[in-house]
Amino acid sequence: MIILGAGPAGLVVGNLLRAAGIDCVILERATRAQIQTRARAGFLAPHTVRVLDRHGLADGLHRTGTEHTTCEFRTESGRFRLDYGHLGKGEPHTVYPQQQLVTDLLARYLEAGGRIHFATPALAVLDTDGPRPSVTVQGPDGRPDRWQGTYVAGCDGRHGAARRSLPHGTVRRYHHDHGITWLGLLAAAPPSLDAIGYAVHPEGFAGHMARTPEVTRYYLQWARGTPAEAWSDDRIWTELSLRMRAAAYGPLHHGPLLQRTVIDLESDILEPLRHGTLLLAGDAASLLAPAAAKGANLAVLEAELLGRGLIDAIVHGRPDGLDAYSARCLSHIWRAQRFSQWMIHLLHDVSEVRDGPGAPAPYGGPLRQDTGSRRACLTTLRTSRAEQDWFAENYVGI
Ligand code: RFL
Repeated sequence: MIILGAGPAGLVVGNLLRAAGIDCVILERATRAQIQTRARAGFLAPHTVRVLDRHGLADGLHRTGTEHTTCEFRTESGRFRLDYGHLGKGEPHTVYPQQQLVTDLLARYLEAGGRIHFATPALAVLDTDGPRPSVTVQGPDGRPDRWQGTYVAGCDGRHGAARRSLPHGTVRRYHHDHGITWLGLLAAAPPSLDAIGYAVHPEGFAGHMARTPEVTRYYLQWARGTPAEAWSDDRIWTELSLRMRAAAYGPLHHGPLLQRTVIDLESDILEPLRHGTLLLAGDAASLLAPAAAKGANLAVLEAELLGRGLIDAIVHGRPDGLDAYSARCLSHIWRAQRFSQWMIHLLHDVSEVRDGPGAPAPYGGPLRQDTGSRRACLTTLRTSRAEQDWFAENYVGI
């Protein structure tokens, strides 16, 4: 059994298979140090925590993860808070940095006797129509190599070999460019408010998300095509303070910017998630824009379904779990995509941004329909308990 990629998806699949005594190998393009320091997600849904608990993989997050229940919207007409942990189904997020989760999952996988090859990018997945699929790789010494197994779990992200190896015409690809770009920032500074902050501002969106007591993630809506380094740290802090309305609601804690990533908000979903003996999970199956923080959560959900399906097929000879795998995942993926799209609409004036770089400054001219409709969404969210319950359920749910 071959797993491509040691992100949350691949490592959860690997842990489930090892717990069932199945021999497997993970082939990972990056080094161990790289995967253990790659800062990305932080907000884990209750379902994700339940999955990790069920398989004894949640010790670390229970030790140092923190519960999070509130978000704050800062808009043209003031600010309001939603205590989403007590709305809807009354469930909180757990804040636990993805690189720590990956470190925990890797440690457990190795303890359980799992094999992994770092610095070994998969080049192609072959023979997926038959019972012995194989994977060609470039070994750490640069030499090509080939692995063969019963199944291949493609957990190697959007640009990995699994997606590339799907035979032409066997899957449909749904791609959507939301027309928005973010600059993702990681600051060595404590969180500035005790809530997730979403600021809707004429200069563009800004976001604030706690990671640890010493590190905070910020997002700035960013002109498409502009390099991440185009602005100095000082200019970024000035812009964050402006959009977060720090003058009215309190200053931001400044600190060195540890990471800058330009993120074009896109979604890219494949259907189905299986071709013969190749099965996709996580970002390899569906990439959602990070606006609703669903990617790592979907990856864990899919990995559990895939792990269980593989165990049933390999150990018990029952293929039904794998047969149902794609449809079960896709129903979650499309619901997450719908909510993610709604969040993007809530937080940005999409029609204005679509005019592209060089277009006349939108705020001098007449406002488009999107602006009114976005304001109506925010007002409904602020005033309607039914809308707040819907939001809370979808915000923490997958
Ligand atoms: P990963 O984590 O990308 O892991 C894939 C692994 O595959 C390796 N790989 C290969 N290995 C072998 N051969 C090849 N050819 C390979 N090509 C790639 C890579 O090195 C890597 O180790 O995918 P996975 O496991 O599917 O997990 C998905 C999540 O990482 C992703 O969806 C989230 O990080 C998205 N996301 C968030 N999700 C949440 O649920 N909550 C959040 O708060 C959240 N915040 C974020 C995010 C993503 C962000 N970025 C990357 C835009 C914040 C940011 C900034």
